[in-house]
Amino acid sequence: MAGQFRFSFGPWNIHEGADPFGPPVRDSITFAKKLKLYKQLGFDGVQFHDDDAVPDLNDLGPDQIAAKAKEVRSLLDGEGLVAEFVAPRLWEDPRTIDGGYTSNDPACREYARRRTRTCIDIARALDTKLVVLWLAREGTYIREAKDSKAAADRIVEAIDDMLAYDPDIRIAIEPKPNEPMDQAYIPTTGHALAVSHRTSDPARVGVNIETAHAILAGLDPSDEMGFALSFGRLFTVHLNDQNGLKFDEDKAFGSVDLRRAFNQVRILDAYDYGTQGEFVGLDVKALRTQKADRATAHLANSRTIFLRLLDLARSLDTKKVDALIAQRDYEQLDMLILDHLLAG
Ligand code: XUL
Ligand code: MN
Repeated sequence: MAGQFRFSFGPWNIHEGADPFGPPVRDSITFAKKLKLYKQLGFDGVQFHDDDAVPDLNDLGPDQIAAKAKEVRSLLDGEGLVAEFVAPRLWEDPRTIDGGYTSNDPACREYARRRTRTCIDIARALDTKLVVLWLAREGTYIREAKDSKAAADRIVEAIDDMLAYDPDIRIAIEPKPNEPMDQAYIPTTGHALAVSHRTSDPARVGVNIETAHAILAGLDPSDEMGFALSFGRLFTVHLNDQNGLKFDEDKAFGSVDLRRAFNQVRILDAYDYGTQGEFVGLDVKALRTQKADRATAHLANSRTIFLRLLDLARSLDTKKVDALIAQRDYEQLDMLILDHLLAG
């Protein structure tokens, strides 16, 4: 058995390099120009936030939103690209300051659910059935600010609302333990799948596992992937890397820990990831120091590292691995893996 791999990234992965302490360091590139880079870089899929596809959508009526989404769809067609997913951006509007689905204010909760339905309309117009939910502000800065039991109930209700609104869409929750919140309500794959099992249609609610987010939760990303695969709920991934417990770095895949990256590739390949149409999504940022004319290298490099690690995963001597497992000689298994990575 083997995976089949097509790659995707979002337009936000080609960016101006601003951070909380400094302004942009590279010029903006238009969406149409970014689209032209996808195929050149070896990518077939485009990940969207709702307003990456339809900017300023809160100021537009349904017909204008539909028309803009149609325009984007034909841009994609023109480049031979497909939309992988659309994610509602629920963290910039004043009505989401204290969260969307878990806000204490019913009017804000209603805004979040309405915006999510618009996101689903955009997904349909872009011909994808996948919606990613990164629950950015669904959490607290101080525990007493919200009721954590009510928050879990409200997240389930919001997802049920989505499932009822469109019987075909599938939802991939992207867990992240912190940032921007001090504590998020859905920090891990386990939390996301527990939520899934409380919804009206668990088969349509899975996860998007991001390497960096799993690391920030103190977990191993390949084990998180294995867990989701066991439930048949790994709908997509956000591969990148993360150097320890600090802000979400979104570094190039494999750039911090090659062995950790190898194990992610290995589990995806072992369980036929991609054969149901899943993409290998990247969520990687160029370093702020990168000059504009080389500010897509992180994308091409991440894809190259994935493919090189795939070769290594496939050339690993599984007979030797099995024999060492049978002998419970994990020291030698450790050495076998290190030797293999060094030889590659
Ligand atoms: C945030 C993050 C987002 C989501 C999409 O940490 O990873 O870019 O992937 O909303
Ligand atoms: Mn992500």
